[in-house]
Amino acid sequence: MHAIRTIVVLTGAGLSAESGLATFRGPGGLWEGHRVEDVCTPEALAQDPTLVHRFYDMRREALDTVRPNAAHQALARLDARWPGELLIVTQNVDDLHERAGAQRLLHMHGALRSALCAACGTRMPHAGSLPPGTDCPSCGAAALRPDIVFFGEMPYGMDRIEAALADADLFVSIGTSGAVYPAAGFVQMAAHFGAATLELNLEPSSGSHWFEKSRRGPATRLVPEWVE
Ligand code: BJW
Repeated sequence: MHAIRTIVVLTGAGLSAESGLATFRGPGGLWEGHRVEDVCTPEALAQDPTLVHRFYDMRREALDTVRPNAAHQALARLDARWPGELLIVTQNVDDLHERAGAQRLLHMHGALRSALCAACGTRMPHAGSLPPGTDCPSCGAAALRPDIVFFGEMPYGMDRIEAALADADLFVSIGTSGAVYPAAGFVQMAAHFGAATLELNLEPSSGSHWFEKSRRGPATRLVPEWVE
């Protein structure tokens, strides 16, 4: 096997679980009786914008109560020290990677502290609650929505992610169930292009069998062990 120069890391909700943010599909994964698959759709936003905005307002508020954990910090150290190419692709919409200091980071499912204009497509930093009907400062339409990739919408940065996967020597997936595409397919893509693959997760995921190596345990233990 050739030397590792280019690393792609994929992270999911399990990485932030030990910071106190609920995962989607484990215990506590329901929100007021709604499945994430029912709230995070363009149809839900059109039919019940108050419900969807409230869900994201609550999640945005929760960010003030949590801090990056040892796994976010270990990945930020990797980012600071790794001399080769690195891309941390996160499905998480929290800001714990950047608060830990990660820079080579891509939020493929959007970000809680960002708003998106459904009329002109401008993305902008946003703190505090975001009531339905807020005017866009760029085009003036009353169309600001949470900057979140809903089911059926195209995740951000797919060209950059696919290029990084094609170039990767090592693909590492951390704290994700492998239930949601296209992220769930990244391991196959990376392996197809010749990368070594490693999964770090509490439990076996839907795609565990695609990985060459898997380690089971909490991210706050496994990630620092892997990085150091
Ligand atoms: C720990 C731990 C600890 C716990 N330490 N580990 C039929 C077949 C195939 C695909 C489709 C289909 N029908 C529709 C689709 C496509 C659809 C999809 O995949 N649906 C599935 C439900 C089947 N996908 C889409 O629509 C996406 N867009 C799309 O496909 O566009 C077209 C396209 C085509 C071709 C190329 C590119 C694009 C968009 C998906 C948007 C997902 N959005 C959400 C919500 C927004 C973000 C938010 O509100 O926060 O993103 S859904 C939700 O799931 C969220 C997450 O990012 C995502 C993944 O969840 P994650 O992170 O894996 O969390 P969990 O809870 O599932 O798992 C946690 C894991 O951690 C578990 O395994 C635990 O064991 C572990 N864990 N504690 C380590 N301490």
